[in-house]
This record gives sequence, structure tokens and C-alpha cells, in this order.
Amino acid sequence: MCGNRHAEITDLPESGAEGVLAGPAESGIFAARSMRIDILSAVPRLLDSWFGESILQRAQQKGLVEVVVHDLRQWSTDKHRRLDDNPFGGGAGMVMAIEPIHRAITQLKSEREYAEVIYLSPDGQLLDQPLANQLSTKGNLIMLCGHYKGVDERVREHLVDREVSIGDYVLTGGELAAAVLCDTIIRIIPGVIGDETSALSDSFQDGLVAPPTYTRPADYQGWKVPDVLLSGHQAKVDEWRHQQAVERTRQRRPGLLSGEE
Ligand code: 6GU
Repeated sequence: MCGNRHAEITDLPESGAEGVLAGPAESGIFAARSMRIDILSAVPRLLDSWFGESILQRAQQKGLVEVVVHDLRQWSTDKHRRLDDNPFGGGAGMVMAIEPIHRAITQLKSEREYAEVIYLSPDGQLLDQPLANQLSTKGNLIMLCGHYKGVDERVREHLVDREVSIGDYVLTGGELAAAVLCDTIIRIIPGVIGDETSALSDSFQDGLVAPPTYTRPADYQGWKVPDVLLSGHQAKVDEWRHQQAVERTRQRRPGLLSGEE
């Protein structure tokens, strides 16, 4: 790799995971092979702990996905390793310069194939479950985290294939958005979460929010679990869950039913 400290932390050896995953691939929402995500950031330490923990780390250890966080400064030619500069035409805020970003993307693309370069930006395409499903079927991805007042427009015009936002609010940088995007993509790769069907029954996967769930005890100080869930009658349970999902969606997110969101 590039030998930088951050790349080492999350870098894992190439594993032989290709071809291991069969079955769910035909549903069309799963990647059927190992995927690599390279994240370009001016503040890579923000992401190290995120990818070093939890389900995402286990996914990497299993060889299902490899996430490599890069410090963009390693591609800066400036003697102070700066990434930003003043905007042409004046005004407040600094702009991320094109050169280090171009050098980073060019180097990565010389090392392997990438399906897409994604720029995390508040004015990008809104992230939703269908987009996460779609991206999880792609090959390797590069994610570019914006900072300061944004990036030089030529980065967006010439180096980026897609721009993604995680919601209608502004973050200080794209790192949290990249972490969110990675999480949604990685968790639906088969084998990443324990029960493969559970990613399919998530809220939003079928355009509905999830039905209520319960576990023991069946009666907690008089607060009871619905009888149908204790009935042992699976068809009735399934029907109840579907009805609950529809009703909850109608109450909480009516736009999902009417196709307005
Ligand atoms: Cl991708 N970046 C920033 N800076 N703010 C955001 C965002 C991204 N998505 C929502 N807000």
C-alpha cells in the first residue's frame, strides 16, 4: 500500500473470499465477492476507531470487505502538507485543491480497478436503502471526504462519478458521512451480520418500517407480548408482522407508502 500509518491500521491481507459467497447474490442486492473501499480524508484519525471496532472490523477480518483510510496529505506537494487554498474571486473559507486529490485517485486507480469515485457532499444524491443496495453490488469504491468550504469544482467535474449526501443538514466534514455510507453498504454483504435474512427484513428494505419485536419475558410486570407471537403459528406471525409494518409506516412515514419519499 502507500505505507502510511492509517493505511496500516485498517489494511488487511488480501483474502480468498472471492467466490465464497453464493445464494443471496441472485436477489440482486448483495455483492458476491470481496469489496475494497478506499477513503480519502484530510482527518483520517476520525475514521480509524470507527473501522477498527465492531461489526465492520469483523467483516474485514472475515475478508468480506477491506476498508483502507488514507491521509490525503501524503499526496500534498506543499512543503507544509496543506490541502486547501484561498478561493479565486475572494470570499470566506478555504477550498480543497485539486492536485493532491488527483494524485491520490490516480495512484489508487493504477493499483486496481474501481467501480466508482464517490464524493461525500451535502448537495449530493440523498442516501437511502435502494442506493446502499445498489452500491453494495459494485466493485471497489473510492470515497472522497470534503472539508473546509468544499473542493475545487474541477474535482467534481472530472474526478468524481457520484456525489452522495446523508441528509439535509450540514456536517463539518464528509468523514461521518463516509462512515455512514460504508456501514449501510457493508452490513448487507452476506456473512457480515450473523443472520443473513435479517438485513433483508430491515426497516426500508421492503419500503416499510420494521414491525415491533419482543423477547423474554412474555409478561414483564403486566406488560405483555402480543399473543400471536407466542402462538407458534408462523403464518399468523408473518401476517401480523406485515400488518404492523404497514400500520407503522402509515403512522410514522406515510410518504413511503404514497411513493413521495
Ligand atoms: Cl456528505 N458532507 C457534509 N459536510 N455534510 C453533510 C453531508 C456530507 N451529508 C449531509 N450533510
